[in-house]
Order: sequence, then structure tokens, then C-alpha cells
Amino acid sequence: MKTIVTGGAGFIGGNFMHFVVNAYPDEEWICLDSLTYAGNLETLAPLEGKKNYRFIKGDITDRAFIFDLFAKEKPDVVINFAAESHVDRSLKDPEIFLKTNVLGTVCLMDACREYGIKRYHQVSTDEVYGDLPLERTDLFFTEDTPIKTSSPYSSSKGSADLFVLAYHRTFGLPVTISRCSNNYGPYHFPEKLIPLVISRALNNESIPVYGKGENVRDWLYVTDHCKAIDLIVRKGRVGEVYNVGGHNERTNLEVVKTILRALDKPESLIHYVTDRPGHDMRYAIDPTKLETELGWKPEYTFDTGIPVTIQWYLDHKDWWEHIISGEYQDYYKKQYGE
Ligand code: NAD
Ligand code: TDX
Repeated sequence: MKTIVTGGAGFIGGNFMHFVVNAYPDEEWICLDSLTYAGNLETLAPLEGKKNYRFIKGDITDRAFIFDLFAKEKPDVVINFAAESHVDRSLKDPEIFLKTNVLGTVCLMDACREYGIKRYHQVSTDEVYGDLPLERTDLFFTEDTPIKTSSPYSSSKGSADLFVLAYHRTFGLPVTISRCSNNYGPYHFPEKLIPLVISRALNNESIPVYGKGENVRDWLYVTDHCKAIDLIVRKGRVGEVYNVGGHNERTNLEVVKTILRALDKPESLIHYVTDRPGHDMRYAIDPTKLETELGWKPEYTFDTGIPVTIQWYLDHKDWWEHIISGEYQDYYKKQYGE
């Protein structure tokens, strides 16, 4: 069995590579990644030298390259993590989101059609469902919730999902889609809320909170997401969408305060900044289908996952200090005006 994992040098794809390469020593795992600002070979360094792992640098939107690669490798399975993933960046430069997230997905699926494939899996997000009102805590996203996107990022992910379902219905491509809530854990790029708060708090720097910090996200520890994807690829029904989430809703302010408390840092570091335009209010996933059909259960809650995550950032300062010392500084200044 040979699997191509795209975007495996990023946050979730990297954690997925660590999990599968160790869990399935008799299967072949190829990481395909173009190494954008978010891709980092240091994340994959612990896998170097393993017999069942290879890294290939390449762009999922490069049709000639992708078709050559598929002709040569003839993968059994493709799992597509590769994407532009940051909402704030999509507000400043939407086009690359359209290119990578939509055209890249279509290009991969065209190669899958040409060379035959047992399974194409699309890693998607709960953001395709839009948002829920803060006060309606009885409402959750199910797989039947209509796609109703807010940002250029979520619109590109929603569009890609529609192409994936169309390729199944029209061309019979054996696809599955997972739509997960917000992830956190090791190797998370510090532009995203949780690693940004941890890294800045450790350096006694201000913590930017958008608006009033009331927005709610549903947090899942990254390895629980990785295990869900593995389960869906192996046992999920073709043509189906599976929501992934662990009922861990928190306001952004709760998240920030929890981390500051754990690090023994003062709340005076919190700095309220201009809200994100179009900011989704609340995400909340109903994972019943994944739990009942495939028996998935998350190992971590928010309360058990956060200390493990903080400890990882304390133990791996090299990994994130490298990142925040480079062009990240320019990004931060442009984004937060500091
Ligand atoms: P990330 O930004 O950390 O990593 C993305 C990876 O894709 C990087 O390694 C990057 O180099 C690679 N990449 C980008 N463009 C590429 C291209 N054209 N060709 C090849 N590789 C390319 O993202 P992440 O947070 O790990 O997210 C992975 C996937 O999971 C994305 O599809 C995202 O939409 C989805 N998702 C993320 C979350 C979350 O909370 N982070 C939640 C649900 C779903
Ligand atoms: O500095 C910040 N201050 C702040 O208040 C940042 C970076 C974020 N926020 C808020 C915005 C959101 O309400 O925190 C919340 C989380 O923000 P992000 O970490 O940017 O994540 P989000 O926009 O929710 O999207 C994430 O989850 C769904 C991932 O980045 C997506 O790839 C995934 O699909």
C-alpha cells in the first residue's frame, strides 16, 4: 500500500506523517509538499531515515509535475492536507487560496482519475458551514448543514469540497471528506491563536485579541484529528462526509486566559485589537456520525490537551524560535500594525 500525503510538512499533515509512518511500518508513505512559508522540514526531521517514508518537494497546482509523479509512483491512496490555511492571510491575498485550495484539489483528483486510485481523501474544515449564533448553544454543524462560507479561505475550502463530491458523483472517483474543528498541538505555526499566545506570552509580549474575544471555537487536539482521518480513509464509506470534533467549545478569551494562567503570566498582556472582518462567531461540530459509524473517540479534552501542548512548546523552543525570527516578523507587523 502506497499513500501520498500532500501538505505533510505543515501542522496537521506533519502530525499525521508522524502517526502513520510509525503505526504502519509495512506501508509506504510519501510526503509531497511545496514548502511554502508554512511548510517546515524540521517538523519531519524525526522521520528521516525510516524505510517506509520519503519526502518529495512539489506543488499540487503544477499539473505536469503531478501527472509525472502519479505515472511514476502509482499511489493507492492520496490524502490532501496541502492548503493555504490562515483566514487572516486570505483577507489580504485571496487569489493564492483559490489557486492552491481549489485548483490544487482539482489537479490532484484529475491525476487520480487518470492513474486510478483506491481512495482520495480531502481534509476539510468546519468553516465551510459558516458560523452559528453565540446564544444558540443548542445548534451544531452536522454533515447536512449547508455550505455557507464567510471568508476567502472558507470559500476556497467549500469550493474544493463541492468539486470532490462532484468528482465522485460524475466520475465515480472514490472519495471521502473530513470536516474538522480547530486543531491545536505540536508543530502548529505561530500565526494561529494558540501557538501565537504561547510563544508571545513566553516572551512577555502583548497578546492580540480580536474584538471582544467572545468568538467561540471548538478545539481538538491534533492527534485525535489524525486518527479520525486514518479511520475514515480505511473504513469510511466512499462518497461520504464525516465531521470531526470533540465538543470542546471555548471563547477566545477563555483560551487566552487559560494559557496565561498555565504559564503564570499576567492578564495585562492581553491587548484588544480591531476585529477580523467577517469574523465567524461560533463553530460547533456534531461528530455523531464518526462516533457511531466508525467508533472514533477523542483521547484528549481541551483541559488535558492544553498542558501537553504548552509543555511541547517549552521543550521545542528551537522549532518555533526559528520561525518567529525570520520573515514572520514582517508578517506580524503588517497584520497587527506593531
Ligand atoms: P498548514 O498551513 O500548517 O500546512 C499546509 C501545508 O501545505 C504546508 O506544509 C505547505 O507547505 C503545504 N502547501 C501549501 N501549498 C501547497 C502546494 N501548492 N503544493 C504542495 N504543498 C503545499 O495547514 P494545517 O493547519 O496543517 O492544515 C492542513 C489542512 O487541514 C488544510 O487543508 C486545512 O484547510 C485543514 N484544516 C485545518 C484546521 C486547523 O485548525 N489548522 C482545521 C480543519 C481543517
Ligand atoms: O491574533 C489572533 N487573535 C485572535 O483573537 C488570532 C491569530 C486569532 N484570533 C481569533 C480569531 C478566531 O476567532 O482566534 C480564533 C482562532 O483564530 P485562528 O487561530 O486564526 O483560527 P480560525 O480562524 O478559527 O481557523 C482555524 O480553524 C479552522 C484554522 O486556521 C483553519 O485552517 C481551520 O480550517
